[in-house]
Amino acid sequence: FKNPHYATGRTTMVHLFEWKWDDIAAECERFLGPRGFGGIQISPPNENLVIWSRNRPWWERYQPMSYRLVTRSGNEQQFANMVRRCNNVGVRIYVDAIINHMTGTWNENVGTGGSTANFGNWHYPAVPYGRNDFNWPHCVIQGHDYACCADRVRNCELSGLKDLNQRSEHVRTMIVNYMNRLIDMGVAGFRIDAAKHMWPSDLRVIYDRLRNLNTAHGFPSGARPYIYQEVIDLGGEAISRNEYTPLAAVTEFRFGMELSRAFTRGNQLRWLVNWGPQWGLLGSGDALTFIDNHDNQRGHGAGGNILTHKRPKEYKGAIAFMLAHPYGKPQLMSSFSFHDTEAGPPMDGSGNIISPSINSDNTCGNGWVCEHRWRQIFQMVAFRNTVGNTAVTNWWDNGGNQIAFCRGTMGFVAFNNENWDLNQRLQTCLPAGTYCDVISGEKSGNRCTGKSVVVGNDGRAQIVIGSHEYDMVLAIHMGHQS
Ligand code: QV4
Ligand code: CA
Repeated sequence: FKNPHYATGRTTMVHLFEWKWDDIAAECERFLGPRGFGGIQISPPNENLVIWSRNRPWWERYQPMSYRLVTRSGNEQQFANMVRRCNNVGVRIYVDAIINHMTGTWNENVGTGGSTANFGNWHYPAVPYGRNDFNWPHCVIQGHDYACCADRVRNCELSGLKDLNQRSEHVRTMIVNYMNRLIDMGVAGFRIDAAKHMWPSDLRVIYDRLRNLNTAHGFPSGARPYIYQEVIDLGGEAISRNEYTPLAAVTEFRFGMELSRAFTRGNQLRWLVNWGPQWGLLGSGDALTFIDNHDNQRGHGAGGNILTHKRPKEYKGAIAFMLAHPYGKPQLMSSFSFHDTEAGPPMDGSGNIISPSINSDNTCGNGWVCEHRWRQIFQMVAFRNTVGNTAVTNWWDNGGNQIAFCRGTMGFVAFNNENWDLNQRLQTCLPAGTYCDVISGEKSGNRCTGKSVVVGNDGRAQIVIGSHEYDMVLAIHMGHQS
């Protein structure tokens, strides 16, 4: 369950938060496929409670009403069409699976597919689930439970969301049927929402009953779905991420926390010389890595001082480090802009999501940030694809916040997070020639629109990153020789 089954030469996925299926299909064909993205995490595709009393917040999608594939993102036919079109251009789909709970109690009780529930009776007829399918006695997780009481974290409600009992055979069957239906439609794996709130022994039963990936969608025979479990473990928790790594991969929240600290000068970049397990991170093969996610970019979940698109220079620095360094399986966040942390995606008066528009410079409009379309970000995806699994070599630092390293003989990257310029002759490990920096520009014909870097016969080049430049990174690789 730890292999994403990306198409050959691809390495990175992007979370297209709250995108519609038709828009994702188009994005696969016009951008993600050609640019070498490996996959997409999509918002939950199953029916959710419609919450007009909060003006359709983004989090209504984490309130399952049934496993019917009808949401603001689209219906079942649109979903199937998206998966097929994305797989056709080598981009995999990973589903955010909410299997810990059903909706909480609200005055409204109609779902995005028209299903209803009787909350007082724990009755969800569209699945169907009834009283016996939930954990008893009814209780709600309190803040201090996280530090002391694993059983309460798993058997009580996460903020009032009705807590399913995954030991129930009926519950297991409904969940497995839902996930297998998606596998048959061609998805490559799952994010397991709120995995910490379920018993590993129950999850193991569920995972073991999943079918192999669908060979008609280009997966090798016998391929198991990629599974990454959402377990927030920043230390001091009754439940450890290590309880879940024997099952499948885990979201490594310490990764974004530490890199956010380093790129905001809470820690010197030079310490990243031994980035990885020596920092207390999971084993590389166990870790789904990211800077921000849809929760902590708006203060939900673990919260904290996580870098987001709102601090672009530092954010792009942290993302570039994530993509340049071999540790983990990286996931990019692609957001809609927001001020109100509860606000849903751009929508019209009827609650329909408004599609992103594409500007002439390839960035997005209509309220969508589309970090994945920022040149400094998508070109580092290409960098990661190019350098493959080469090692970090020739680490250099200035004893502070200027660092540089090679990836084998395939790529070189440098960072300047000081208040003064970086201007050094450094070993790039690349063959002699002229390379286009993929951060300040790109290769256009056989010239560079940004900086050119001239590598001599000894592999060295003069590397310049001014402290007042737009970006703090310079990156060159074998794919971008001019
Ligand atoms: C309210 C009260 C409760 C009360 C309840 C009674 O706050 O005290 O018991 O009503 O009915 C929303 C509201 C929340 C409301 C709840 C129940 O914000 O106020 O409870 O609904 O109706 C997202 C949001 C939550 C949201 C939830 C469901 O973040 O705010 O709750 O969706 O709509 C922990 C977990 C981790 C989790 C993280 C947020 O370990 O697993 O918190 N992360 C995942 C998702 C996240 C999602 C959920 C889990 C739940 O990434 O987006 O929560 O599926 O760290
Ligand atoms: Ca639970």
